[in-house]
Amino acid sequence: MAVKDYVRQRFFPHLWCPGCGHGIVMSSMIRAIDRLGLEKNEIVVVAGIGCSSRMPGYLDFHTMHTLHGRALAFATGVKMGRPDLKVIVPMGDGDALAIGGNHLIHAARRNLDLTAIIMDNRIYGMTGGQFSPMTPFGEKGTTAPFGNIDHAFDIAKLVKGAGASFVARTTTYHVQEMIKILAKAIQHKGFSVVEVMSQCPTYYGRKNRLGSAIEMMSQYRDLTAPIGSKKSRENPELVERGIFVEEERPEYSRTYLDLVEQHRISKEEAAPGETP
Ligand SMILES: Cc1ncc(C[n+]2csc(CCOP(=O)(O)OP(=O)(O)O)c2C)c(N)n1
Ligand code: SF4
Repeated sequence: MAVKDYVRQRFFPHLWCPGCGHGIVMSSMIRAIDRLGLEKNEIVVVAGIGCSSRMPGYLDFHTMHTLHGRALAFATGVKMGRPDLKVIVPMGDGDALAIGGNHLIHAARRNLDLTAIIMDNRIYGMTGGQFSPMTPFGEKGTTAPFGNIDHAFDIAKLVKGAGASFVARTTTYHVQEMIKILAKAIQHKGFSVVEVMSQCPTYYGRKNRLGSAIEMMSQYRDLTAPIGSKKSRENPELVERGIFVEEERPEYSRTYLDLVEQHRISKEEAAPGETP
């Protein structure tokens, strides 16, 4: 199918600024789903609030637009109720790591089969460019006019430490790589996290004088390198891209269903008043 067959054209034009990276992430997600041959009815997209979290409005799957920072909690409910469905959670770095940080680490620890796509634009886009847990030290936001004095998380290390069984990073410049990684993440049985470096030219780019959207994407090309590559070994300052973790671990909804099955009592075994 064509990309347009997966979107709700009645809600266009979308709210993203010209040059925003989030649309590139949405089309890459669609291409990954199309490549996997999944039916629209098999997919649930659950998001919180933010420019990135606006995605479910535009996607023609089962969708939920919920509360800022709480997308993973809603997604957990969906997956536990319908473990047969693929649940994808698009998030901003603020949504995932500030207000939603607690949900993120616990979802990783449980290894519930969800795919979290964290669009890291290093800022709160929707509310006007406040600094986020991904704004690097010294960089500017509207609430850090003289430079941020907090240090940023390393998303991949954080979720790996918390137990995520699939962890990857890519950028909006590397679209083919992003499609492949998203397809693998969606297929993975367990909690998968894909960080996508996604430009916000309107706030982060402008505040930090990074130039146009194209210039910001060129920086993703120049300042990143594949994991373990020669380029990366020669320059440890570069941000690594690729799959950091891909391992099999018991998946939470499966373990839960097995437990229920093991402890199910028959009609004959049930005590008076007990529901079998
Ligand atoms: C409980 C609550 N707190 C704060 C807000 C305001 N708010 C909406 S989106 C947002 C941050 C958006 O940033 P991010 O998640 O990084 O996504 P982006 O817009 O950059 O894609 C905030 C603080 C809210 N909607 N709800
Ligand atoms: S404010 Fe930034 S993140 Fe939001 S739509 Fe505009 S460019 Fe994208």
